[in-house]
Amino acid sequence: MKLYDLELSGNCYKVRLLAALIGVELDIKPVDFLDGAHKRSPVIDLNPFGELPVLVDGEVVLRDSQAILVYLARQYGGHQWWPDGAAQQGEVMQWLSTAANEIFNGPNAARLVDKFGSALDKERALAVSAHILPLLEQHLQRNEWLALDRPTIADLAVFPYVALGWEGGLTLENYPAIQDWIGRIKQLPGYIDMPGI
Ligand SMILES: N[C@@H](CCC(=O)N[C@@H](CS)C(=O)NCC(=O)O)C(=O)O
Repeated sequence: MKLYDLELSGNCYKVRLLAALIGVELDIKPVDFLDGAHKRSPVIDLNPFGELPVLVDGEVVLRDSQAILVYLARQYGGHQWWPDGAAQQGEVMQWLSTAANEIFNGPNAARLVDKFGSALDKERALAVSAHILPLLEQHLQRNEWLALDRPTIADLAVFPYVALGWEGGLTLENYPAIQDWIGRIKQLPGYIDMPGI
């Protein structure tokens, strides 16, 4: 299966990471992001939003890293990574939404400004980060994993931009439970890293 990919993207990395953890082989198609290749054919034909990652598995074409995590986990990972029960799915889903909202607009946005010169509001990104990181810390002081007392795609969705936050001027110095959680993720069998993590 093909992954249209950007090595420095945390959203692409979370897909590569799950694939590695569940033993799915990806045919990585690097996209020349700086040249705007994600806004041209073939990527724009697969994802009219013009964003990476994009996964193509036979007839299945998916955009959005959270959606791709759900698909890969459900199709190839068994119930460990994406549970079967409604309440359990809801518990994981809470964190997928957090990844797409607070983490995307907080640590990810701060990094985009500092590392890639994006014209985003850095103050807002820091304010969103200052809201979500203590909540994450409190949750992880009481729980080893974000959902279901085990590693799931909830952890993989939230982890990359939290771990990359230092590239946006954030520090995890005051968040020991987050640091320990990152350490646990790095110990998972099959774990792979990305530049900056
Ligand atoms: N919700 C999407 C966001 C994807 C996203 O923003 N991707 C970035 C790279 S990390 C991108 O392609 N940006 C291009 C653009 O916004 O024009 C996801 O989780 O995959």
